[in-house]
Amino acid sequence: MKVDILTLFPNMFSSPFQESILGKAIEKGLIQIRTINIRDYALDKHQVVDDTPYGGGQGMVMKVEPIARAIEWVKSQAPSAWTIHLTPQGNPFNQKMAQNLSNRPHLILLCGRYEGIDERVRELFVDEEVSIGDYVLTGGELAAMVLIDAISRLLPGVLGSDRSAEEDSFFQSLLEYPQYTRPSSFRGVEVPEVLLSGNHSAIERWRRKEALRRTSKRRPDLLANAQLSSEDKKLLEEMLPKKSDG
Ligand code: 4HQ
Repeated sequence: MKVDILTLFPNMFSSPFQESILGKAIEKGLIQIRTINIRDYALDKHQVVDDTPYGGGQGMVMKVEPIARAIEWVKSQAPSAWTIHLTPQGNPFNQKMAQNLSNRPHLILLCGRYEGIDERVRELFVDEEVSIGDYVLTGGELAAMVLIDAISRLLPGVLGSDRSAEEDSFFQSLLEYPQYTRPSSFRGVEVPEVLLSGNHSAIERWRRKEALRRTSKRRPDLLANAQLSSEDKKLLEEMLPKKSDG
């Protein structure tokens, strides 16, 4: 997958993509990420990219021409690239969107600053607007990184092959079950005995139950959309609320 990031702050993207899983994926050529400095596409001598809003008001608005030229430059190489603008006005980002976007060969991520971009950019060039949540960032850059991270791990070969897609889908739209590693006892808090038992079907059952417990307690909205088996419903009924799940 190719990703072109349009931003006024390309340096923000240097270290996050060099580390760990994403760094490896880039090394392997599974993802190709480029940053494009919108300022390089300004036409005037001082490379102005913002201006005061028509109608008055606070702050500055990103000008249409530099962004238009930058997008058109990418599109001249990749006409089918899908252009996403990161904004709190967009569709809330979720795993389903990450899955859909992971099937696209080429994304353009447009990161705004200041009070945002001239509306005509959206009208003329943006295919989709995406929000990473109901809070206000100083710019779209961190939101773009969130999208890239969530999408990249879904690309074939990015995660280890030991990771089971089947298991992922079994637990889809549920919160994760609790994880433990050594030591088995820490400051008097014990790892649940079943996890040390070697009884794989009992372990599987326990994990499913804990995932269901957490989800019903913390995110009942997710449970409403989950596909629950009759076994799941039984597990939900037999469970008493646990204090530690608070
Ligand atoms: N911003 N999800 C301001 C966001 C945001 C979000 C993006 C703030 C762009 C100009 N982006 N600008 N939340 O808060 O995506």
